Amino acid sequence: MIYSKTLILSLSFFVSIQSYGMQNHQHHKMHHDVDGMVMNGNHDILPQGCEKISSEQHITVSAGQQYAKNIPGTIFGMSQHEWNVDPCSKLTVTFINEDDIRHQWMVHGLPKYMYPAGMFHIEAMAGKTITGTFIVPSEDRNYLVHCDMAQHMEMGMRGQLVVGKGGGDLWAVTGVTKPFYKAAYLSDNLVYLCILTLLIGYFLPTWLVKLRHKR
Ligand SMILES: [Cu+2]
Repeated sequence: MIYSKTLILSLSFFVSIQSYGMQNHQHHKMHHDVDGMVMNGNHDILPQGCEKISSEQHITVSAGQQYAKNIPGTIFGMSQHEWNVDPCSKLTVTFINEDDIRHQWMVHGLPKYMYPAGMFHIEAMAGKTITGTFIVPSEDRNYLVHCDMAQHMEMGMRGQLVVGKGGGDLWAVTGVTKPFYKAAYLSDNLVYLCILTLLIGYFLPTWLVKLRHKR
């Protein structure tokens, strides 16, 4: 009796795990084989604000440790870390992984009504090449592109996809923008403003004290 109960319990557990996995896969449009995968590929659905596909563009991105050699503080890199594309263009990305570990080319912040989790994502196994296509949104904006393998972004695999005129550089794009975060409301002359404030803070009370002694 106990055995059959255990059997039924473990069977139902197995079935629920299976169906959960299937739901997850249905949620993302995924295509994968032994070389890697493309998630949320899109060849024909137009984002809002696009009347038609404006152009077809193709970029080739190589990833590997050799692209980090000339950039201090990095271990992994890509052949480019910034790409300019037209709004509403159909973008085909050929992603070449030259390393002996897995790498990804993952775009974030895309419209969630058509790209689940706002993501388009290519993953290539060691030494493999994977090609994927998606349609770029209509707004002028910069989108974060990175490799989501543990620590790879921090080690250099961080880039930006600039759509149209773009919309504000992202920080720490390898070899492109400054490696630290500065809030947009802070002045460019922050260091000088700090020194000035310190000087005023020192000399004003000193002067006031002197003035008081004179009386
Ligand atoms: Cu990587």
